[in-house]
Amino acid sequence: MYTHAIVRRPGENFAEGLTSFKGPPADYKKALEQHEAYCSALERCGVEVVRLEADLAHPDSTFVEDVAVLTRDAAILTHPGARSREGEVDGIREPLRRFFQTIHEIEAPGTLDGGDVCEAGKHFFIGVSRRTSEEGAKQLAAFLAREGFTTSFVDIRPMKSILHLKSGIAWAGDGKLVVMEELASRDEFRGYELIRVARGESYAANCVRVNDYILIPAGFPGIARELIAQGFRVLELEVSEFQKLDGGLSCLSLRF
Ligand code: CIR
Repeated sequence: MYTHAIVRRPGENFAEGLTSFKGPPADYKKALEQHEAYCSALERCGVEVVRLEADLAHPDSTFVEDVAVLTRDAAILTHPGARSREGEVDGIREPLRRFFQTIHEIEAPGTLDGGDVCEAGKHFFIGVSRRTSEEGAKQLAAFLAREGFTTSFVDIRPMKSILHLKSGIAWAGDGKLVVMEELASRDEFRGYELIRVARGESYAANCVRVNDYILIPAGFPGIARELIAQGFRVLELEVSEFQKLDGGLSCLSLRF
């Protein structure tokens, strides 16, 4: 069970973050409303939400998941793969010290974004991506081994459709993985029960299980129906403004 979630309020300049999105820019007011609704949903899941102030020096800093990987007993500070995001790590160190005695840190030349790290019980999948290097993935694997976890790497570098591993998979608990079609036949996920997300709904593969609920983006009726049919309690949330910055539900919080 998670007891806490750390979030960071989007700053006024959040629409200046990195993105591959070609459409109209994100709307700040709408983003704040969506962020607030996200925090309320987390509270409904039974966690205490720790709200950090906006960090205007780093427009992407609301995607707080990318700067740390958390286990029950330890926090691992990452080394984000995008230059403009490197400094975000300094802003999460102190808040994490309040909760974790053991803090490890990924060191250069390794790079790692938390969005590439999918916890699945006692195992972690680590995506090697345009943001996470093999060196960064190896450093994380070594820290996680010390904390008692196994790891495996999933190379997503050839894929153009996703930024991070968790843009395409999510751990739903009890041996179940939510997986986008493009990743569903990968050997790495054999032995898990896969909940497949249809091609037109791929964005919804970035969902997040929080205690008794699973949070999914609004507007993806196929996967919503499937999860409900499987007995999950589903909360649908509007995250359109974060999608415009290549972000999604999981990236907006660090849960522990
Ligand atoms: C970035 O490109 O780094 C941000 N605009 C989006 C990060 C999304 N994070 C995530 O999927 N874990």
